[in-house]
Amino acid sequence: MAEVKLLGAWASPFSTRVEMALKLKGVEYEFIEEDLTNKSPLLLKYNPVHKKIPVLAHNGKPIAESLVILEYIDETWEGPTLFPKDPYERAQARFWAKFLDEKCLPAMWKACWSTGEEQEKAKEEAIELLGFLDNEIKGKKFFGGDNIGLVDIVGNFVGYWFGIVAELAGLEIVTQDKFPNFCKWIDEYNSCSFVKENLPPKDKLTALFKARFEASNASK
Ligand SMILES: N[C@@H](CCC(=O)N[C@@H](CS)C(=O)NCC(=O)O)C(=O)O
Repeated sequence: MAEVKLLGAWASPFSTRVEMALKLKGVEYEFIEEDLTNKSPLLLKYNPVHKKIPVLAHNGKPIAESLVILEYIDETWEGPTLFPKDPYERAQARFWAKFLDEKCLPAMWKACWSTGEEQEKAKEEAIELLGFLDNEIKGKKFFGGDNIGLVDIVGNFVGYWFGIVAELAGLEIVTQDKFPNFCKWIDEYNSCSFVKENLPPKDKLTALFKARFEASNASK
């Protein structure tokens, strides 16, 4: 039987998206929780370039970078597909996944953790980016259509983590009046039983990030 190991961290949206893909496909795997303050020799061996989780090891062969891992999972195992079949739709899914990682995530993270002018600029950028997402999801249940697909899973951060961290930061950015379609997707996605079962518990994430905010404020 194939040996599948996932080096990850429970609170990481990147790690969670890989776990969701494996579960969606019904792949059995061993989860190895990494201490990111003291990275294991195995992580450094498997991902010497970025030294980051998640890393998927399939029969001892490592694959790093969550978007690359998701594509590998989709191509390797049978079951519900993450990527659309049609080449144009596939390209669109890749586009939005890249947009979420390269544009939304940095701006939203910065909006939560910065202050003053830097924060104002990041908030403005986040609002502009959310407008694109709101438009893209309009009239659809999920980004993938009727079923959860790549973009929904990659959207974990904006749909779940960002809400928790933004609340702790005292920000109100994703509002019903500004982004009604995106808010509808958040409700739809987060209330799916499969999603609920696989996202880290809200109270645990809240406690973790609250402690990080307190530590960051204390060091200012
Ligand atoms: N682009 C990477 C990002 C992964 C990432 O940022 N992982 C974080 C945890 S959430 C990490 O391992 N950080 C350790 C470090 O930066 O040293 C992916 O999609 O897999």
